[in-house]
Amino acid sequence: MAFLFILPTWPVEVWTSAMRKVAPRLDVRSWPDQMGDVADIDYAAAWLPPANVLKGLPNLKVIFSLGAGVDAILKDPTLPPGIPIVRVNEPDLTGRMTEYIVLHVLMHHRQQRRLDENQRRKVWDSFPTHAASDLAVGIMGLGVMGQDSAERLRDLGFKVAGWSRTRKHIPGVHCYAGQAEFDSFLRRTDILVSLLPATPETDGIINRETIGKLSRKGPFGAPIVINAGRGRQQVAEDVLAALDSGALHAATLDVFAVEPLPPDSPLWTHPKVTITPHCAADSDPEVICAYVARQIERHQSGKPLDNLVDMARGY
Ligand code: NDP
Ligand code: OXD
Repeated sequence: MAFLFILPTWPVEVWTSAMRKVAPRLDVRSWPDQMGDVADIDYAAAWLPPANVLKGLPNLKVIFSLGAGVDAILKDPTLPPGIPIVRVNEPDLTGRMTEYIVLHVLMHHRQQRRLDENQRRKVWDSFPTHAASDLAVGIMGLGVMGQDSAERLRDLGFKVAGWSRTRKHIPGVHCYAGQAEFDSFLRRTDILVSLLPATPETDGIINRETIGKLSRKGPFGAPIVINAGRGRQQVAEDVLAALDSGALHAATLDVFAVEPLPPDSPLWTHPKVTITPHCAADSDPEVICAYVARQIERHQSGKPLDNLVDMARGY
């Protein structure tokens, strides 16, 4: 029984040594140079696997996504059918995402970029601020990540709502569900956060029409967008046009349709855009390897796997 990492864009040696540390008895291999006999490989963990690599493992039993999102695996056109895919659901990853969402909601709420600019210009401008309860935050995606962020923002006093495919019940959070309730959710939202997975239904969801439906009653007179879900969800031209016309007050973007964000993207230099390099929630190799090793142990002892991807839903 062997375990294979397929990580063309990540430092694979960091991951192999983390896995050997947390699971010393596991036969850990890596694509492309340390595959050994591919017939030995029962388990593979991947991020952006090249076509035909997973397909070339004849005895593969489980695929692990090394992130919470699985689009990096599902985009493999040669993905072998019928093999269960397990995604990451780890408090460490969730906590990091919550930090990011809380940080950026607070950054906009407390106008930190304006204060930074004032400091740069040596301007002492103690402008009036408003209360958290003046701002309505709306989170698209009330899964593992969205629920945790919603609860923390609620505890800070923001008016928090969330939107998901199926109805959720979170104390103190107004939960909207399904397409029929999307517009009502948007209409009450001053800061729109995306923690949605990439699926055909969520592609392009942050577009001109969506932005046009957001609340303009908040303290900034125009809404704010924070996208830490996936880059395909934002229509970059629509976001830029809305920022230029004043239909959008500001945006924080962690994810992009093309990553790394190309140097000539106008998003880099737009004064109302805060860019981060897909680092909202970083996967810590030892924590994630321990999670994968626990799942392998479960599988080996005949127990069901946790956090399986539903292939029909695509997340
Ligand atoms: P979950 O699968 O736990 O949650 C996904 C949520 O999105 C669910 O509430 C789901 O609804 C909702 N959803 C999916 N499709 C739709 C739709 N068409 N309409 C309305 N709601 C929908 O995922 P996580 O919370 O663990 O992660 C969310 C995403 O965050 C990941 O897929 C990934 O893309 C992104 N991510 C980004 C990171 C970064 O560093 N930027 C790091 C980690 C994750 P329902 O509950 O009804 O199924
Ligand atoms: C993830 C990610 O999905 O890192 O975990 O984006």
